[in-house]
Amino acid sequence: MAEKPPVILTIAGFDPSSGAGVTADIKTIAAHGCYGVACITAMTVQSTAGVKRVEGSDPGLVTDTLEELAGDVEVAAIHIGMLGSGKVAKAVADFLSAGSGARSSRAGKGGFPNVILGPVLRSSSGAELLDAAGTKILIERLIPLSDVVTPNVDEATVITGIKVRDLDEMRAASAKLHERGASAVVITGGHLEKAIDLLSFTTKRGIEQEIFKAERQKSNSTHGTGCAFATAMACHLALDRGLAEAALLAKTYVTAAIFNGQSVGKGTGPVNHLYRMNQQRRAAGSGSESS
Ligand code: PXL
Repeated sequence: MAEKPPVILTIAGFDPSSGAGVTADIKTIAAHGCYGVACITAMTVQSTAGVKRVEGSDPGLVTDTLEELAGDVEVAAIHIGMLGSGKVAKAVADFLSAGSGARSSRAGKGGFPNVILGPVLRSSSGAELLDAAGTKILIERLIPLSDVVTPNVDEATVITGIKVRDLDEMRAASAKLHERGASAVVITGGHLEKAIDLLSFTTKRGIEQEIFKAERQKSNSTHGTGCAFATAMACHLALDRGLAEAALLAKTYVTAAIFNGQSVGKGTGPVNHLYRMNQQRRAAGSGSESS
């Protein structure tokens, strides 16, 4: 019998350097033993040197792609990354909110299980990846439709209006995100002095929080960390892991992907999404006759 891996849908932009966006997400999904399908929200012209141009997809194309995929495969989790424009953000929000309940027995708020929103607003080089209309839709419609929202400290600052520089400010920003309808939040603090992530989630008993700490790494292979984290969380939730375990495993994956970064291009290199393949190759090689 053919294997039936969990299908993860990534709704994100195209980064031709494959550090971020859909091609990077497909690598992350494959690294977690899941099957990736994708809807491209925007094309970007970029390299490791930065983003030169952004062109949003036709929103009708986005709707048709999402409907086509949803009619065909059982989606176990959705990662939402760069959306590009207000029109595309609206198409995604309309898709998620239509047909509540009918799409899966494990369906979450909007009819799909495990919707992970990485609220991409700007590239690390400073290019705008979502316009003002899109940011408004992200805040008002997509955050309440998602199961987990995973902003970095800069994105959390823009969304909440609270300047996020330390753990206390992370706690304040996550409270604001809960007020805005997020049931679970992971604020990733990889850019802070100590790489702290805060998981905050609502339970029947109220809000619970967990902190994950790692040493900050000095590395030039950091392009795509946000996409890799959110997509890895989607995979772990699709594989039925709990929220805290999923957040911890996703952080561990990103830390290792940075540590094993490959030198590609003249600018900020990509994380190594598939570092486990090299480890497997080395392990297989060490037991071979030639070694
Ligand atoms: O890292 C944010 C990001 C997400 N998605 C796409 C991108 C970028 C950053 O450049 O290009 C497609």
